Amino acid sequence: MSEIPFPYLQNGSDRVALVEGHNSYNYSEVNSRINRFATGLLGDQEDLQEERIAFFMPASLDYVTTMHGVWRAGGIAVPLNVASAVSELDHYLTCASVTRMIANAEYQDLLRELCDSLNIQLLSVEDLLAEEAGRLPEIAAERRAMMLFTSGTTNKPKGVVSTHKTIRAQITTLIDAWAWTEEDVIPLFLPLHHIHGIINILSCGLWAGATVHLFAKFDIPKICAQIVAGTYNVFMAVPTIYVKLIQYFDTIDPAEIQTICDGFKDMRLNISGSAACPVKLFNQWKDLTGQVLLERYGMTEIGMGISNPYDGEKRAGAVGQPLPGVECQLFDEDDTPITEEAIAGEIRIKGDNVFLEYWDNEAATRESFKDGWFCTGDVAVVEDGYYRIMGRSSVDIIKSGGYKLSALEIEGVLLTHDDITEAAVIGVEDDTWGEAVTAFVGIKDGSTLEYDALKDWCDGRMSSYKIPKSIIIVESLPRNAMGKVTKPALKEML
Ligand code: MLC
Ligand code: AMP
Repeated sequence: MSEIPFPYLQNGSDRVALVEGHNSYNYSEVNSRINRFATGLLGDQEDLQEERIAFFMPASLDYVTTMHGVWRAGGIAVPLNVASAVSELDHYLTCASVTRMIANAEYQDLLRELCDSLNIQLLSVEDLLAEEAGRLPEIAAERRAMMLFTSGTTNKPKGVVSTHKTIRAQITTLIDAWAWTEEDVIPLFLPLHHIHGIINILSCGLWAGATVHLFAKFDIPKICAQIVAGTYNVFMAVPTIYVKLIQYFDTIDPAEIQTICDGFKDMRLNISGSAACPVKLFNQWKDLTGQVLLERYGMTEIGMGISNPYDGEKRAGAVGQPLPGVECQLFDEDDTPITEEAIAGEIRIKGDNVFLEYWDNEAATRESFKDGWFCTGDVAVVEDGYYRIMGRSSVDIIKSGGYKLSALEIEGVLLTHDDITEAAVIGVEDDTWGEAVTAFVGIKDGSTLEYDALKDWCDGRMSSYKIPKSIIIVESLPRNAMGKVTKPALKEML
């Protein structure tokens, strides 16, 4: 029926594809619902011709229907963060020139005014489900398929555009590397506007014909109950989630901890990624559950690039070797490839897994590639055949709980506060979040600024996870001769 270039989803099977609360849906049901939705989206058009269709919904059957429906109808899927502030949404929708927004009834009130002001049609999945599936367009693998917003060293997030070919490369590499099969059952509680949830869990699961349990959020007691029941054999999360599970164990009785740890022990695979997994956490998890975490390295622009081996030594503090099909090379500051071990350099990547472009931003796309290599901005070293991530070349990028945040974007919002005269944001090492957003601000003479009041003020102006965890008032920010804030000096002040 579908003319999509790849089997993103097993067809026609009565195996369970998705579990959402008490409901489960088999592959046949999900497929036919996607085709009816794609038909409704098309209306009397033959092909959406890369129309940008945004959607605002947590992990659910509706989410899967929308993502795949947009793909099958020839559109570009733009999944949005359901925790976004309205000003952030305004940027995403405007940047992508979105024309239709799909959201469930519970979110429509929140979105109506913004959609009206941007002339975007606001619809639900139900509104678009055709009675019967019709003819769907044939789609070339090189066509644009998805746009994800990522923060960077510029103020506003950029739209990372992947083609069907990119997505296929990102999925199939992991299907082989991590030995996915249709017997796998995996929980999905990560946000679905980032590749960790979208590609590594949801798309790999559906491509393999496995079962994906959908959770609208990281609900520890609910997920642990399933782990105790032995429901899952694969678990993928950011380091903060493993930290939070260990913190949760401090609040329950030892017998219960043991049953949860036994559930993890029986799994075939536990993966950590999206941020550095501290060796201490790696060891704690091994002591508690017997699981040796497989750490891997990835990025929105490239999917997964480097991974510890599925069969073989999974090394603490290292991310392993380049995945099959991914070309990876370290470069020094003069753009010379580094050929020896133990010399640090920037990770650059080539391969079908690499994104096409930053949407409507030719300059940023051009600047992020050198001689055909995508420059990640991450610095690594190879030791005994294993890559180890040393840090990032930019101090303006912060990784908090697996989210990549732009210090400049947060500073930009803080500077709109009436009492703030100057602001500099950095990430400070933190046991729970990896890095905690910390703001240094100068304030107007005679004014005061309490943390709680500033947090309330930030609420609604930025996603809650971007709000600084602490604020330090300074007389003046340290600056170099050019007047630029010297962020390393701020770290030293702490
Ligand atoms: C939540 N909070 C955070 C936060 N997440 N603060 C800082 N950083 C974060 N990441 C804050 C909220 O603002 C709130 O603050 C409080 O914590 C409770 O919110 P919550 O939503 O109930 O928290 P919780 O469910 O525990 O969320 C933690 C989390 C979440 C780890 C589950 O952050 C998360 O899902 N992170 C994963 C993001 C991800 O998927 N990244 C992958 C990007 S792709 P208050 O003060 O209001 O109480 C990528 C490529 C690759 O990186 O390699 O994979
Ligand atoms: P994002 O842009 O949200 O996709 O985040 C990608 C960034 O996350 C990378 O550029 C790295 O800085 C970081 N990252 C991902 N995986 C790891 C890891 N295992 N160790 C350290 N950093 C990581």
